Amino acid sequence: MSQPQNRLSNKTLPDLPATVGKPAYDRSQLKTGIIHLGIGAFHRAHQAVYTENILQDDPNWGITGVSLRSPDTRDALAPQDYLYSVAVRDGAGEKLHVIGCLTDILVAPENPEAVLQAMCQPDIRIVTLTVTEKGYCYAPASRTLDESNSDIIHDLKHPHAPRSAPGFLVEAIRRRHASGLQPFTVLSCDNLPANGETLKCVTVRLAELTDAGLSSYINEHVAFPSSMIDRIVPATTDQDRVTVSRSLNADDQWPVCTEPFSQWVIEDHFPSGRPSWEKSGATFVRDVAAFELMKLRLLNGSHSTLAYLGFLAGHETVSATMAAAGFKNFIRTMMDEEITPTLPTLPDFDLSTYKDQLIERFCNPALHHRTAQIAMDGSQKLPQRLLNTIHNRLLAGQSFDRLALGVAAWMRFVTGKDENGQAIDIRDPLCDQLLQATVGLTTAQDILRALLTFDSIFAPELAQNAHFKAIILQQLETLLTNGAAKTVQNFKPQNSTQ
Ligand code: CS2
Repeated sequence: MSQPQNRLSNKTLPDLPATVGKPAYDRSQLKTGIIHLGIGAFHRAHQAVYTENILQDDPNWGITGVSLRSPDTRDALAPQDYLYSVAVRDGAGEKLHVIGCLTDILVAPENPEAVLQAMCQPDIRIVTLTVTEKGYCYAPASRTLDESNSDIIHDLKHPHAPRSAPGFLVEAIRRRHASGLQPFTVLSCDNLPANGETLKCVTVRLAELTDAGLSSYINEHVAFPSSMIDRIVPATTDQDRVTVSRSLNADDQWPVCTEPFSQWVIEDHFPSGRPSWEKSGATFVRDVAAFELMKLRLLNGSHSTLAYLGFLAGHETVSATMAAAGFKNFIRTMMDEEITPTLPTLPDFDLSTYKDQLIERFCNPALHHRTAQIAMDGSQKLPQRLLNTIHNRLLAGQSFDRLALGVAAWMRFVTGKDENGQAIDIRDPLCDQLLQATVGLTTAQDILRALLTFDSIFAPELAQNAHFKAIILQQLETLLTNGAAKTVQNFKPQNSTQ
């Protein structure tokens, strides 16, 4: 079957099949109220959808997206008037919605000044971010600004033409303040613990390095609410482009594919105003910390564990990993016995149903979420997903064998060779250093010793703890001897209590 010739656009919108959801408002009346830094698939399948669903009642919240790196998304969506489709998939099939809330996409490296000018428009009341963990330019173990990060060094030299997300925030806030405009609220939507507080800390510190007055202004007057965001959004493939365009009967060069589940819990602190996102299903709370911890540890902690073990066992996707012998049981037991006891209780929240749903979501056969995608940037993810949980268990004198196997699988993965001796394409900001540190090492003892020196990942309380080291070593030895598939299939906890 041939591909449709006509491109998705304002002009072709009325001709789409009746089954496809379309913007329920007049796009020409949209005003831009939000700048979003990091216009990747996740934002377009999550926050953009929540925003889309309130625009009929309140057209003041159109979004201008900013790419901090490549022009790809702009190049794909500009000829489509920034329209794109969201394909919601599960075993039962697919539902398509065309989203119209993007008013523009700017590419920061091409023209940082245009981004700053957009951020300084009086109508902008919120700047949201999905720049992934590494975009925060911080050390995950301490959650403080990494002043040796090359983008931060650049931004300190060239504050008026920044590269990093914190650099854009500092300069835009400075300009708004200088011209008497009220500050925007900064809303982090990344998988970081206390993401608002962490971003505030990084931004305040960056400002402090050049301008103490600006730093205290940010500290006192700019709101950084935290939020917990959740929706599984695998990277779009060429096959997705083809199948979505066929169903749409119009060519969409960058659809996003996702699951039916979606959750957004946000701290309600928006002094400059906000959209009524609660009307499209978001939950506003006073304190998001308990939700954040639950999601980072149960979902993301399990995800990373499945990704490293599944990849090493030769599985391409999360659903294939879940179908392999022993994995489902291993991960559910890790959630129940090792993670759940570390979580604060959430009144009126049914954790058991939440975990049932997680297992079902990981098994979604229609998603094709690649283990290699989740395995990316492990150096930025490990602390909040696995290590902090282990630290809590250690302090409480409780066992953590399964979590330790997850960490050991990451260690095995970053040595750069899979179980058949083939090179692994590691994507991580510390890739070169990790490979360099482990090159030629074959014993678990040596690999462990080399990796524990990475202090942006392993806080000293862990790296110097003999019990922690002994348990990780045990799991790494088993993994090196038996391989991931057998280790999971025959998993017996060693009862690692102190
Ligand atoms: C995943 C997350 O790629 C990853 O590291 O664990 O992107 C995950 O799919 C989302 O956090 C789900 O909300």
